[in-house]
Amino acid sequence: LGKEPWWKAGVFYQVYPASFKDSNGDGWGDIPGLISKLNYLADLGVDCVWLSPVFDSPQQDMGYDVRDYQSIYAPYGTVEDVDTLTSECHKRGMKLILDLVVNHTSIEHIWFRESRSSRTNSKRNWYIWKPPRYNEKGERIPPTNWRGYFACPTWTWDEATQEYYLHLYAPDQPDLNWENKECREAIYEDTMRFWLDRGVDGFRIDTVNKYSKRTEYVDVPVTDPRWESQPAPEMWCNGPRIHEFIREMTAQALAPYGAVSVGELSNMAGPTDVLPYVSAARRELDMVFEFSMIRLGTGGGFGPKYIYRPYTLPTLKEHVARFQTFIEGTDGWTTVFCENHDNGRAVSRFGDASSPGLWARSSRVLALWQATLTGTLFLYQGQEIGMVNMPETWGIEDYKDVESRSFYEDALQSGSTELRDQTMNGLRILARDHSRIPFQWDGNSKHAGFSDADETWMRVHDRYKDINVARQTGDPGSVLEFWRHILKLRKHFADLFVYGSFRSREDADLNRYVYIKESSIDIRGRAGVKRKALVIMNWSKDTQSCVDVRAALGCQEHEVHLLITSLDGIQTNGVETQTALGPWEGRVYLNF
Ligand code: TEU
Repeated sequence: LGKEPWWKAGVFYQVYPASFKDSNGDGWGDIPGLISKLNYLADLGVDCVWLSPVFDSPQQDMGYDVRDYQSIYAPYGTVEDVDTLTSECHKRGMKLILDLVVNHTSIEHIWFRESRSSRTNSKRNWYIWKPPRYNEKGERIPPTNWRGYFACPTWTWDEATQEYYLHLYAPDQPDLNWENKECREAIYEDTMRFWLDRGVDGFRIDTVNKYSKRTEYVDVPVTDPRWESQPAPEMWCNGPRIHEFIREMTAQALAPYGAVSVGELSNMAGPTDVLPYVSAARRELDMVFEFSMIRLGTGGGFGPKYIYRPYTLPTLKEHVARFQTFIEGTDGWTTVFCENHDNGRAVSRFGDASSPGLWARSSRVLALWQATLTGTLFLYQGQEIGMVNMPETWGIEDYKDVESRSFYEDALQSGSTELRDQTMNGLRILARDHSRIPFQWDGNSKHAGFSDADETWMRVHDRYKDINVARQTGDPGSVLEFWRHILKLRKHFADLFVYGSFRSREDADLNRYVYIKESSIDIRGRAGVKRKALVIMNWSKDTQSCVDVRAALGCQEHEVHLLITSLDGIQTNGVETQTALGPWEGRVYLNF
């Protein structure tokens, strides 16, 4: 294990800068604010900070619409502030990665302004322009019938040059044309090397499997006319040249710096499609995020994303198991995460956030789950204190995200109150807004200690007096202290938790979640006997029976050791192999 790269056992922590810490009282988080909280992150056990986009941007999609890759959006600070952030991270033994958004730019980026200035401009082909089609009535229609991610068509008409441009996301986010070599070289030079030369340690790479579009621009079948559902992502995900592009990007702008990369992969069919992206021999990406588990509950496809679809624990387990085991016997690697800035809060989705007692218990079980899974662990800001979804009483005006707004607007336009109510219900569980509200630092100051502005850019959660860092710090039963403790255990037993093999146990029980981790290391003095851990969790408010721990671990009673129970926070209470599991209790047993 000594030879493994740092990022495998490292704990990554995603900062959503607008909502982390505001240092200058404008109601919007900033880089100096983040710097002032680096000690907090270091104490938590974080090894690498992933900072969501801070580049200059009109903020139509919270910075995932970049206007200038080489300057910083003024409310966040300056390029020098990023330099300071890098060195302050390094001083504490932490790394820093930035968010690389190069599938598209903002409509205000100079490249696009040039591209749209005339059909003969030298940057015309840096974006994807197509002539219109005409229907039988002679009306102008877009080149294809594709629907994009934000409940709108993927084409916008440009009056001046009489062509459509492609955008998978909002009309303000035109897609770059990766087929154009000059454009690719500008990406490597102006966005990647620019920041690596300044000392950042790598990138989280946005929408990494969407750079190579299919070459034929043709209509896709509409599978459900009610929603205009269609398999359009097949036209732009994992396209014909995607692996060539990624290898080139890595060779030109990541490998020479030893930079770490984690790519965002969506709309993947299964592990066999994921593996090529992360197989070490192929020299593409170090890691990727695969979304099948985190997408549970979403309507899926296009149109009905926010029509909530209930699912059961066995389905969740299946997704987890698939992406725990697909790397076995390969040179690939996997990641572990259950939150990010594009999804609802884990405790509200997978745990029990509504009753105060079960909120803390289920938050700790989720921590125990994440910390015992194989791969690189990513935490999202606020997950470590069990932050929850926005209150159900909040209305659509409290949702700021372009995607939430578009889907809601789409539902309104349909004229169906049923669709409107279903969409609102889905948003209450799944919206990207839930993870974007201000971070809760304490229960006494204005705006939970996030900002001393009169007004913050998003509303502060009603429960901030209960759920905040100050209240949990030093309380051994708290979610935060549980995370701190279990991250230490994860590193101490990295052979089991980070690198171990994963075996799920057949369990018909809808509320119990059991798996075994096995290390490649022998138990001391017992050649051939591997170190093992049994993880058992009760994902419900009712008591659940335990399994036969000895049998599961294949050892004698005196060899079983209870490493941790989530029940009383960090307290461990000796060997109790048969006791039933209390509501939302999780345990880890070891075979030595
Ligand atoms: O998201 C890409 C993506 O495809 C989805 O995960 C996205 O969250 C959307 O909800 C799909 O319905 C990335 C960023 O993480 C996201 O915040 C951006 O909005 C998007 O790219 C566009 O840059």
